[in-house]
Amino acid sequence: MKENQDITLMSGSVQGGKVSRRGFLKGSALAGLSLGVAGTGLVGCAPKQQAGDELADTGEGATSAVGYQYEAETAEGEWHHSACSRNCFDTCMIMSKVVDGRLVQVCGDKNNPYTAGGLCVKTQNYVDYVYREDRILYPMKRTGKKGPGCTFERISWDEAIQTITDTWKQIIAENGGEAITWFRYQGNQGAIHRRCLEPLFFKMGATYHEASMCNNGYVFSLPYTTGSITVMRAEDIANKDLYISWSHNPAAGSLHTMKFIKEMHKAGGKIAVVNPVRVPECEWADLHVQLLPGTDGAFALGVAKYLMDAGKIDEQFIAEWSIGYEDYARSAAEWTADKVAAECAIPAEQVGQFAELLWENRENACLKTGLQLGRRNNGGMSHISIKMLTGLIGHPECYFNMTSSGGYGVNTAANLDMFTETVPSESSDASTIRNYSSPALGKVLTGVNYGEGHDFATNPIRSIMIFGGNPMVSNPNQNLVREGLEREDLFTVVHDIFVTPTVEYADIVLPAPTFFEYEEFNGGYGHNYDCFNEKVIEPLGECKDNLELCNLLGQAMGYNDAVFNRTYDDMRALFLDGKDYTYDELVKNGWYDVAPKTWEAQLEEGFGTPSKKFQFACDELEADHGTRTVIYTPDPESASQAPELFAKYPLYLVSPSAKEFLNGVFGNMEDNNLLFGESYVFLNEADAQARGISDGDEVTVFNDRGSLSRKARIVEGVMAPGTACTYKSTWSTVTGVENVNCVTTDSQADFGRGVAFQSCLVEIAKA
Ligand SMILES: Nc1nc2c(c(=O)[nH]1)N[C@H]1C(S)=C(S)[C@@H](COP(=O)(O)OP(=O)(O)OC[C@H]3O[C@@H](n4cnc5c(=O)[nH]c(N)nc54)[C@H](O)[C@@H]3O)O[C@H]1N2
Ligand SMILES: Nc1nc2c(c(=O)[nH]1)N[C@H]1C(S)=C(S)[C@@H](COP(=O)(O)OP(=O)(O)OC[C@H]3O[C@@H](n4cnc5c(=O)[nH]c(N)nc54)[C@H](O)[C@@H]3O)O[C@H]1N2
Ligand code: SF4
Ligand SMILES: [Mo]
Repeated sequence: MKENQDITLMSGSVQGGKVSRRGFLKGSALAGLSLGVAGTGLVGCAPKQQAGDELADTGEGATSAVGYQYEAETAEGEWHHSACSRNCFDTCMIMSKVVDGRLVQVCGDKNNPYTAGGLCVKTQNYVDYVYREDRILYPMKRTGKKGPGCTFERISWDEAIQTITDTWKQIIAENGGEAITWFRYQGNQGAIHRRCLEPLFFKMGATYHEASMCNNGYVFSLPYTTGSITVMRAEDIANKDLYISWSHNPAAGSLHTMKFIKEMHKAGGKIAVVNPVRVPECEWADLHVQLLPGTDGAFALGVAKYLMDAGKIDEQFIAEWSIGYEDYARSAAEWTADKVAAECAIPAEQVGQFAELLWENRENACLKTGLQLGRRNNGGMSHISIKMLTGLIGHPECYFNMTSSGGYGVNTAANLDMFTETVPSESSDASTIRNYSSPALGKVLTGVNYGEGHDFATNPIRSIMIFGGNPMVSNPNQNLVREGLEREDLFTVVHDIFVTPTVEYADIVLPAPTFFEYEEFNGGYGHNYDCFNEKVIEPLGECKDNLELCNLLGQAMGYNDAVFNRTYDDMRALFLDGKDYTYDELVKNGWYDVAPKTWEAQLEEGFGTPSKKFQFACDELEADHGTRTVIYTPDPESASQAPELFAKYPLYLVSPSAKEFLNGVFGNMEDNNLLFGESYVFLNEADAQARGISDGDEVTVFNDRGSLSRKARIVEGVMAPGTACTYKSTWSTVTGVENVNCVTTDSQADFGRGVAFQSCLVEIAKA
């Protein structure tokens, strides 16, 4: 690829902003400590190292969260406001320094209470990320085979657009728009660029892609239970008496929250963690419920029964503010502590311990659930079972998932409604046209007929455009996705910043800019700020952003609609419509604090459910999911539901976030890979012993869907017996070993057509 790129862009002050050797060594020494304790930060020093002191001490031009030191600390240059557009809870407010049109330094905005001057370990090389030699700078077309070993040659934008639109026009004439589809995921969380290309495909009548891999288990369970509860902000955690972390690991996924958790811990607050993995927060925890993956629903019902039996429930709230309590109580009745203990593989007394902590601290608690919980076959129901507890104690306001959430940010910048005139919202019924949700990508591309409305055999997909997505890293059942992308008769267009493992399958590659190269508005799902991202440098090479690309393609298709002629002025006006601040105010400050509702105001409106009440049970749940209230159904991929499968593959594998990568982003960065270290699979001591596996052994993780080469990592107490963990995100093209999604299932989760990544039985053997 290198010969196609403008070498002059890579010379000169490219070193500016790269971490110095000294700085990097300091960083890796700290990371080494973490690896030494538990490997890539699963336990041990992560809170100390990342969350507290270092973050608090960082500031402009200072050392970063892991002790990096920038070489380009220079008094020259101007500072501008940027916002990290990654799909990350934290959406950091960034200060970017530019000298003579070049980005030379980035650091966290110290004026913002959430970012507080510190970025994360992943982004310490943001300047390098922008100017890396492997940036795609020009449109390219494929010259060899698809996949590893692919070759491309540079073409002009004119040729690229002409080739793409000629092919699409021909396909539409021959097979209709449905023979074309798109795959957009969340690589860019910005309000403008996240979805702005989608109107093009809607206009073409293309097969509709419903993006469902992330938070559907949570979002689609809301309407049955509470609607979104939007009163908590991350900063509030510092003043809580109890913080519950349920299926969440902020030390990796929402780093900036760690300082508030640490603050509350120092002030004597209690912490409870519910997670099959001993995550860093456990160091501070009073209780760690290390249950079997997928058994959360049983544990929550057990806690409910304990509280009901002890009379530790808020009868007034239940009477005035809820419906369906009797159904709920009947469902919980069978979940004795002993039964819970057997299902979850935990000590029975933990049910009561957890329940007592919750009841004692109910006036001032935070129950934070992560999103991983929902990415399994019983995941939506697990979310519901946990939410029910907050109604039982009369404090639904303690429930916290994403800030101001009703999907992505009701009152934050990630405003999906900007495109609803031309694209139906993701939650709407797009069934008038052929559609698929993310997990089905492999089936769609390989021409499977998987049910009514999903016949991809009769009228196969002939072209796909992928943008803001990296399915060869992030999608489940990757071997099937690969089989589809390998099809010689599939015309694939990929728009991305780097040659990801997905780009290797493209017929036409289009160069995308980084967020430093265009204007954007962002809103975090971990904080309550609307953020401004200034265009601080010109796009590198011939990169074109999603908005520009939409206009180019739309016009070349011959469409005259206004949506294919949008300017940044149009986007600003759309975005600012209904906001409490002006553009100038946002630009000047870089962010705007969108205060969440108070609990009183929320109650005045009632709950966002059909009854306006907290719904312990409801008809809608029965109509859609066959039960009026929450029930616990074991995961279909589990010992009790699939005994034959379990006999072959008796380990429950989870694949959560790594702190060094953000989904597939940074998978190509040397320093991130160095900090990440080897691709490990974490095992329980007893499971390892039973298989003759020692720490550091080369092992194979496998099931019927595929296999992974890993190094075994065995650290006492990190994994519960019968469970294993390996991280998402890695690029097989960089690590040389398979990405975890070679073994994950593409079966649909129970709510919102999501993905059951975490419903994954495997066996592990010495290689
Ligand atoms: N096993 C397992 N798999 C998982 C998960 C898991 O927990 N376990 N998590 C799932 C979750 S929660 C998610 S959200 C998905 C994420 O899946 P993806 O959204 O596919 O992941 P990303 O790597 O964040 O982004 C994809 C690509 O978008 C590109 N990109 C960034 N900005 C732009 C832009 O402006 N324009 C264009 N055209 N491209 C851009 C990036 O360079 C990147 O290559 O992965 C899922 N996959
Ligand atoms: N560093 C980093 N940060 C990220 C991301 C990343 O890739 N890297 N991804 C971002 C994205 S797209 C998203 S959606 C969010 C995801 O946010 P989360 O879903 O909160 O993140 P994870 O860390 O993947 O998973 C949280 C925890 O769930 C646990 N877990 C897995 N299965 C179960 C279960 O059955 N029960 C219980 N109780 N726990 C379980 C895992 O052990 C893990 O510690 O994070 C975002 N932040
Ligand atoms: S990846 Fe997340 S934590 Fe890191 S700088 Fe971006 S928003 Fe902040
Ligand atoms: Mo996600």
